[in-house]
Amino acid sequence: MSKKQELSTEAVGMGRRRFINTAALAGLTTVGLAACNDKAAPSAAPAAPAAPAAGPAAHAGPEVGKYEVAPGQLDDYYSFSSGGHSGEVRIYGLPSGRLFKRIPVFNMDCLVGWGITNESKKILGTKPDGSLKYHTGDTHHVHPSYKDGTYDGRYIFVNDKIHGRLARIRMDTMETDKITELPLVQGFHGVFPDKRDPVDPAINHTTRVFCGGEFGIPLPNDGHDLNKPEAYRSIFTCVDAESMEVRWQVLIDGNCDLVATSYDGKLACTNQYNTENGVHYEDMMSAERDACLFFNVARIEAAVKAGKFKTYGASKVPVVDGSKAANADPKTALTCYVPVAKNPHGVNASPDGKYYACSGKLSPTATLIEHALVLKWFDGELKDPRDTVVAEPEIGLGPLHTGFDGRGNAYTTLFLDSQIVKWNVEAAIKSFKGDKSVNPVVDRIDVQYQPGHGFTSMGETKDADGKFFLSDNKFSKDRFLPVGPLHPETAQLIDISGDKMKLVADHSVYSEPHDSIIIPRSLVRTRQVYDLNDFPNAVKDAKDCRVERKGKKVTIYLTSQAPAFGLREWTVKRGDEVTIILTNLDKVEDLTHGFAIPKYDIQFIVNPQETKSVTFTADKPGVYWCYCTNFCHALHLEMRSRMLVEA
Ligand code: RUQ
Ligand code: CUA
Ligand code: CA
Repeated sequence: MSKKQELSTEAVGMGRRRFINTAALAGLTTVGLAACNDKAAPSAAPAAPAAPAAGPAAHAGPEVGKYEVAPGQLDDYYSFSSGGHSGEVRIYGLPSGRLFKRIPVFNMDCLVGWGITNESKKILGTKPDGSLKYHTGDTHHVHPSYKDGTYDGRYIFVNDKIHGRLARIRMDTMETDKITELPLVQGFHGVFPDKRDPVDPAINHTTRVFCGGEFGIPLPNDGHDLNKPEAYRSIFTCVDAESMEVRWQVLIDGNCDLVATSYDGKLACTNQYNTENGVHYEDMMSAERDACLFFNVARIEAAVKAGKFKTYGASKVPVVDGSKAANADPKTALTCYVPVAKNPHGVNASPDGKYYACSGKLSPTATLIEHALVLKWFDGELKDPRDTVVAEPEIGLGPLHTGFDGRGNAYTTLFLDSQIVKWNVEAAIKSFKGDKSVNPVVDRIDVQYQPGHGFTSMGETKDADGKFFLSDNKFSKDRFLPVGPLHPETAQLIDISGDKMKLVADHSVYSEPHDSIIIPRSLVRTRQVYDLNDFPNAVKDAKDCRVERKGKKVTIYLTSQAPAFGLREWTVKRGDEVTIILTNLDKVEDLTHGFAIPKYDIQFIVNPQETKSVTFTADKPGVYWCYCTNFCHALHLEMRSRMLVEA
C-alpha cells in the first residue's frame, strides 16, 4: 500500500472516530453497554447525519485494480449470502461483488413465480384453501453440506427465524427444494450441518442439520402463561439432511443463538446469551456469564432410541431433557453448559477442529473452548465445564462473529468498535496461561460501519485458504450515493493473505445480509439446462398441447419454443378451475421464457427443458393475452396466446 493511500485510509478512520464520538450515547447507556466501555462507542441507531465521505480516492491506487474482475472475466469465488428479512438467499461473485442471483426461499418472487406456481407452493406450504401458509421469512445463516470436513457442493441449508423453518437449496440448480417447519420452536436462529457421523466413521458427510431455537415459549404454546416465564423453554432440533424430517429435539435451559459443529461429528454447540431465561433485555443481561452449550450427539440419539424422551402437544417428535439439572453427571450427560463471557454472540469452530470461539458481545473478550477438553468433560475427566476454556483474549468492544484463516489466526467483528480484529489463537492460549509477554491481537482494521457477520474464504471448512475476509456491516451511512432513508448495507472485502489486513473493496448489498460463506468456484457445479425427464408432468412435444376437461376442472397442456407457445388460443368457462402446465422445449442454454396472464395475477418463468404449473379460478370473463415476460427472441413481444374466459 502506498504512503499516500495509508494516510488517506488513516484519515477515514479519524473521521469515523469523530463521528462516533459525537453520536448520541443515550441508546447505549440505556442498554448498559457503557459499563464495559472505556471509550466512546456508536449508538446502534445513529441519529446524526453522516460525516463527509472518504470518497473514492481513499481506496484508489494500483492495489485496487488487483481485485477488479475485468469485463468477460469470471470471479474466483462465490459468496452465498442470507438476505435477512427479505426471506431470500443471494449469490455474489468475489472479489467483484457482482450480484448474480437472488434465490427465493421463504419469500414470494414474481420473477421466477416462487409462491405462484403449484410446485413452489407445495414446497412453501399451503393452507387447506390452497393459499400460502406464510408470506414472510427471515433468513440468517447459510451453510452448505459437507464431506470430509469440506463442502461437497450438494446442498445449502438456511434458516427462517420468524416461522421456525429450515430450507434446503440444491446447489446444482440453486433452487429451494424442501422446507421443514420445526415444531415447538419460535425464533429459529443458528443452523449448522454436521460434518460427519458421530459413531460411524464410514459416514463422512452431512446427514444431520442442527437448529437452535432462540425464543423460550410455553410448551405447549396454546394460550396461557404470559407472566410465568419460568415455564418458557427453548428447543434445539436435529433435522435429517436427506429427508428433511425432524429427527429429535432437546429441551434446554436458556436460549440458543448461533450453532456450530465439530469436525468429528461428535458435538454440536450453541452460544447462549440468555442463560437467565429473561423476558426483558435487562433480565437477559443480568448475569455476569452466559454459556456455550454443547450437545453430545451420540448420547442424545442413544437416549431417543432407549425411549427416554417426551412429546409435547400435537408434535410426535421425541424431545430429550437437556436441562442443567438433568445433566449434572458428566458421564451420562447429554449436554454441557460451558460458562463464557457475558451475552455472547456467535460461535465458530476453527478449521483445525480444535477450538470454538465464542464472542462476548457485552464483554470485550472472546472465549476459546477446546474441543478435546469438552469430550474429556463428557468422559468424566474434567470436573468443571469452565475448565474447557483455554483462552479469553481481550479483543475489543462488541465482538460478534469470528472467521479463521487456516494459519492459526482468528478474525472477529467488533460491532461497537467498528473494526475487524485479527488475533492469534496460540498466543491467546499462552497469554491465558499467564505469559504476559505475548499479545494475542496482531492487527486491527476499521470497517464502515458496525460489522455484524464476518467470514473468511472457506473458513468454516478444513480447507480455510486465508485469502479473503468479508465484513457484512450493518450501517453504510456515507459510503454510497444516497438513496433515501433506507440505506444499502456494506459488504467490505478485506485481503487477509498478508500480515496486515487490507481493505480492498466496498460492495453495496441490499438489506439485510446476515451471514455468508465464500466458496471457490471449483466447488460449485451447476446444471446449465434442466432435464425434461425430471418433471413427471412435462409436456414433451408441441403436438401434445391440448385442453382437457373433467367437469369444472380444465387442464391446459402447453409448451414454449421461441417465438411461440404451443397453443395459439384456448377457451374456458367462467367458474372453471384452470391448471396450466407449461414446458419449455427450448434446449439452448439461457433461453428462458416467461408466462403472464393479466388480471389473473399469474406470472412465472420456465427455463430450458423445465416444466411448471399454475392453478386458478377463471372468474373474470374476457379475452386475455397470455404473454412471454422474459426477453427471448427477436419476436419476444409477439410471443403470446389468447385465453377466452366465456361468460
Ligand atoms: S446473527 S450479526 Cu442472526 Cu447471524 Cu450475528
Ligand atoms: Cu419467450 Cu420472450
Ligand atoms: Ca445474559
